[in-house]
Amino acid sequence: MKAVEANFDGLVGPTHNYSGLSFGNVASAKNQSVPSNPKQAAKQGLAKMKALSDMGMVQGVLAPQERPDVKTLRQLGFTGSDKAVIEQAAKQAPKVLAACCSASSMWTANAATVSPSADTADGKIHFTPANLTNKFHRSIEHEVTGRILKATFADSRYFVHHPALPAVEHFGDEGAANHTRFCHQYGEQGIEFFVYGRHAFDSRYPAPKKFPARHTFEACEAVARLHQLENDSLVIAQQNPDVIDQGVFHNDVIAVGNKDILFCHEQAFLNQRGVYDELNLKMSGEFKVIEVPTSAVSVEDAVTSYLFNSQLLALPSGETLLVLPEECRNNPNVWAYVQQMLAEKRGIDKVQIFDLTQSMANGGGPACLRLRVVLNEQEQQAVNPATLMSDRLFTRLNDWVDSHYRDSLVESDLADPLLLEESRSALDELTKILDLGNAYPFQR
Ligand code: SUG
Repeated sequence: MKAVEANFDGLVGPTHNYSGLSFGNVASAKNQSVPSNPKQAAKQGLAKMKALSDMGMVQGVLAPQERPDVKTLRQLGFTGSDKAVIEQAAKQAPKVLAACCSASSMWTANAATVSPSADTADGKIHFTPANLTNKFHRSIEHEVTGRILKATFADSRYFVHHPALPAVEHFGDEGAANHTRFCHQYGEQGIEFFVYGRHAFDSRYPAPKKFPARHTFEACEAVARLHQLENDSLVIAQQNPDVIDQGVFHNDVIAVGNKDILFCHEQAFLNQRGVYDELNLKMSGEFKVIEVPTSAVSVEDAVTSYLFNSQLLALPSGETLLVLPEECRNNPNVWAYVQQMLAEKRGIDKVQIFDLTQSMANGGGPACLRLRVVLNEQEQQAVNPATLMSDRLFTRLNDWVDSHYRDSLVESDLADPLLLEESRSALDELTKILDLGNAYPFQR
């Protein structure tokens, strides 16, 4: 059956800020306390979505979370009115308040793992929201994420929604940031490639020493079971622990794949040759690896430029496009490599650069901002149409951002009770624009 790959990008929420919450994510640590610009962040994201939609790609929007997360703050013992809850948290535990204000759900590559219907035994698309247990500010996303996904992909004839895995480190799951699907045609059975950082139940395997491995082998296996994937169309590989220790906190910081191409750094995986061999064998037919050597692009270059946090897209014309952040053009090694790769015609036909500086400063590039969902024609018809990008939705969301978002936010602003009011009124309007029903705790 004919199918396309749709991208669902996270809309940046009104509380976008830099709080240094992600140990192991170099950009997050570096930009802690730098003032953010939520309005610009949201508009940069919308501009990318619109550009992809204008290229003829199916592009959707996933709503942000309710932040500040008063419900979680109450769970942590803060009481009284919503305003009092925030005031107490700001006074007694400002870092906890910052965590409960993060707009981190914008990186929808971490929203869930998605398996297309061509790969699953019951022929339905399976979604498992990622529990994101390694970081507190992210571990509080999955419930509302699940609700937003259900409101976007509602028809149970086509879509199956699982709850997140048990919320403990043994089953740490970071979603599609560590999941890639290879195939020859989107509508045909593909190979699902899961990448993890460590084994939770077996200490014989290597693990990073400095920074955390957020995703476990056991989580990969559990999601593959839930999604009813066959062993011969499944590859589970370990990330190279040394690169995690250099700031590669997700596999999508060092590798990206699409259709029959894997574009990755030579240090991405443990037993890299073995990984290529297994993928090659299971893909049966054409499978190309574009491997970038350390001599051309160091791991540090990869981490600061986000060369691999690119979107590798099959355009309707048949050409392959690599969507890169501006930071790649600013890094001489990376840019020289990109030029050489294009000249050598290694499988990627062109590149397009986007200004995503607001997201990049928290360690989120083009690929972090999107969740891929392969949809056949019937499934596409069943998607909530209000979430699909169009000229009208683009204008509407830009106007919505203009009327609700601030253009500067620093940590002390998170205690401002007006921010809570502004965010809630913005999100209340958004649920109507995107036809999501009452997705947020404050609406229930
Ligand atoms: O989980 N940053 C996110 C970035 C996620 C990027 N996603 C992918 N690679 N797919 C994270 O580390 C920083 C928040 C702060 O520090 O304010 C943050 O959560």
